[in-house]
Amino acid sequence: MDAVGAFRERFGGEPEGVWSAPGRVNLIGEHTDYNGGLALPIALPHRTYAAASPRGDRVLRVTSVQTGDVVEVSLDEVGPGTVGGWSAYVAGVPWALAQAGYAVGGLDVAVDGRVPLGAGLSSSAALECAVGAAISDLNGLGLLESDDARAVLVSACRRAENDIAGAPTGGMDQSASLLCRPDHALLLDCRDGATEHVPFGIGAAGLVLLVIDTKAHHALVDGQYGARRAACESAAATLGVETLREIAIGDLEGALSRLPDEVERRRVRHVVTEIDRVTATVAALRRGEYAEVGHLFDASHVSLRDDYEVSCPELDVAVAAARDAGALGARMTGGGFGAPPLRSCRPTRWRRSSGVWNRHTAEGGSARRSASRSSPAGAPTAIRRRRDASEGRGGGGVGRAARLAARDRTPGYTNAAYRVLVAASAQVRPLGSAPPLSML
Ligand code: GAF
Repeated sequence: MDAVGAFRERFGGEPEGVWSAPGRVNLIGEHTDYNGGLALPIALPHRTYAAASPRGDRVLRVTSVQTGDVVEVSLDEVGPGTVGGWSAYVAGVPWALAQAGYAVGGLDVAVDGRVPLGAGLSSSAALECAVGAAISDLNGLGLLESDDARAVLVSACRRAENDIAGAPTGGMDQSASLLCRPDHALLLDCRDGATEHVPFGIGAAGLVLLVIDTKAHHALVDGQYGARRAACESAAATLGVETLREIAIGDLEGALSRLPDEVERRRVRHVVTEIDRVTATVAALRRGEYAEVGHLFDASHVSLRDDYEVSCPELDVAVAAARDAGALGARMTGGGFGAPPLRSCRPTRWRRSSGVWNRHTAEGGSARRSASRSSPAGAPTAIRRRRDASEGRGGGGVGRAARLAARDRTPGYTNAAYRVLVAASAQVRPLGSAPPLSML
């Protein structure tokens, strides 16, 4: 079943349209966003779809393909602490838009989350942004029409996550979901919201970027994420700066010497060096020096593991295995506490035989690729209107064939104990639209 099927089954009738938004992989710049720092995410081909219709009242009804339940709430009753579970990420969006002064009416929405849940790939932001895109169009808010308008939606989706879902996250994920462009990483300056699209064409250098899902579940609402954030804010207060972004790399040692708390010293060291690594990674990407990018990935992982303490044994093992297998570099990506690692390496196919993953050098994915490329921009017959959050920036227009390809691939997420997939490569274009993953 997909989002449209769930809509028909649970609400009856046809949705007014289907909107979608992608998950993301952060190349580097982890736990920097809430410190006013830099991050460098790319959009994933994996998306969350929202089939929705407006209602004539103030009721929000939400269902999902994955859970099967229907949650009904009055928009007038949504507020911090009033909605629990996954539907808080949905209900928070109209609430946040209303808080920002937009007139938002009730709606029925059925979601189909194709971004792996709890895997550090921003399934929650993809959900918020897909719903936000639907609400914007259904209410004529125009929040997808320009990057400035999208910034408003980014901020509403972040508020939904912070205030209604209770995850004190920093906004990188929503920015990635709504602002990333195909074949580019998004250099995001979280101090002033400035963005720059950095060409990310590693395929031309014969490289692929793999995302390995360790299946070690992570959550951002269990207090650990908030504790890291609080430590950074405390250190910033001690140092007399608004955010840790104000600490230049050259001033790091001096700043550390003024911090009495050993844990805070390590947290600050991670944040300041990680921001510097983002700048260095962008420069290395621009020069095509991918071995250097790999070294920066490695350094980022060590910093996240030892100074920020957000890695876990599964991640460390996967990162070490990737390096042993010839990766140029490897690191955990996302919030941590069990999120998947990221590695950059020569293109390789992996197959499982006798319970062991083996590398093969055969080419793969061409059939899926052509299916994606030939996929029509039009909608399935049941859908009258269809819109992707990346529409208008060269990455939109996920067609039916692409959507079916995504569905075909989904069982891979549940069967393998250890999954390797190609997140981005020369063969995978455009990023952020069709789902071109070679799921092996
Ligand atoms: C999670 C959060 F949602 C982001 O805001 C960011 O802090 C990230 O962890 C770590 O870089 O994805």
